[in-house]
Amino acid sequence: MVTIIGSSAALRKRKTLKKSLNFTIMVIGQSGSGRSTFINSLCDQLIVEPSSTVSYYTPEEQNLHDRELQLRKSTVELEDGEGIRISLNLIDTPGFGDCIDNSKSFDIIKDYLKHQFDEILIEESKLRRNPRFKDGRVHCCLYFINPTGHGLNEMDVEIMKSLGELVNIIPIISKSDSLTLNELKLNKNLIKQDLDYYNIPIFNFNNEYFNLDESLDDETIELNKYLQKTIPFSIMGSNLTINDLETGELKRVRKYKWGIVDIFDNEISDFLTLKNTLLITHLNDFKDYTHEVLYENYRTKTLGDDEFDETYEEGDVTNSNVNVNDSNLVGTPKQNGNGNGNNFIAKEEQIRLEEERLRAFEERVQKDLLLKREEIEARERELAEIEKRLANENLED
Ligand SMILES: Nc1nc2c(ncn2[C@@H]2O[C@H](COP(=O)(O)OP(=O)(O)OP(=O)(O)O)[C@@H](O)[C@H]2O)c(=O)[nH]1
Ligand SMILES: [Mg+2]
Repeated sequence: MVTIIGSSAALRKRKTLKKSLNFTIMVIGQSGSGRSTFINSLCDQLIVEPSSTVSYYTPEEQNLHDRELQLRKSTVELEDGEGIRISLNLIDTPGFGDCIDNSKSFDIIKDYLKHQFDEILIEESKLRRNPRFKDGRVHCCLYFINPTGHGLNEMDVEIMKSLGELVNIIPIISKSDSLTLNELKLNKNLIKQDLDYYNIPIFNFNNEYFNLDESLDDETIELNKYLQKTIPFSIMGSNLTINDLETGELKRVRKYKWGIVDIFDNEISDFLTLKNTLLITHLNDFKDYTHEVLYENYRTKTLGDDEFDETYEEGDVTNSNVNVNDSNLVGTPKQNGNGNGNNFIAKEEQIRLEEERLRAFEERVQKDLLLKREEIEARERELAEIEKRLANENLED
């Protein structure tokens, strides 16, 4: 009997572990801010070539004004000591902040984030779901602030403000080794003040949403307070690992003329805290908040749920997820009069409107797709013409 329970538990565990957790991080920062080095340090392997060893741009694109933001995605499979596997998607943003007018870069990122939400909207509306559908939503965006000692600049404020409602933003001071301990402390305070002053919607570890979780223990509450205080995380990255002769362990270090520094040393860098937060302690919180709050708000906005809510008087239940049979329901539809029967009609009407909007939305997407496909086909035809002409010219020569 015991064996059966044991083996079924083991089987269940193996089944859960077989499926890896899908987690997506976007790293935004100006050229040379250390994004690639950070990605390599986080995954403890070479994922992206750092710019000190490779150039992303063609000779023509070396001119700053010709550079356009690119979104480069890499995926790496990570496994922790307990066999939990994470399929970690990392989106790097080379070319960000290189132009005088960066509004185009902002739009590219915003469109990408929205597109991932749209994909879910469409998938959710399908009668038959695609079992191979891949959720591409970005769960966390690390925004790299240059260690200037001046707090935030205009671009930092603008981009974080414009992305805050689409993604969980965590501000980071990169290359923190270029500041002394005092400068770092001052810089952290200046950034905190700016974040408050400009009311920038960054991720809040103390958010009430997390307090709804009844299993939240004192230890987690303390950890959340500590993490909130640590914002902005100050980190240094490195592409160099060495063997520690004393412990025999592999260490990721920065090497200076005067010696070496372990980038995971908690005394001088928040890297280890950030890594644990991202990949262990808060991975699910980032995912849940993305789905239940950010995506849900986007969905409501896109489908225009407000219309239905407006039929209720002020101070009434404004959430469309209201249970119409709930005796505590205080909402009274203005047009439909009192009573559950009428609430039910209103609910049905809302569903009908939602379905209509979704259909219109899907049509729009399909039309866009068709246009894009036509564009590609036209380009392909042009290319075939050019190839044919070149081949003929070669024959004539
Ligand atoms: N001092 C210091 N240098 C760093 C740190 N992280 C990266 N670097 C160096 O800064 C340079 C740029 O680093 P990358 O990781 O390539 O920066 P990036 O943001 O990916 O750069 P692009 O892809 O060119 O936009 C490299 O020479 C790195 O070795 C750091 O924490 N401290
Ligand atoms: Mg890079």
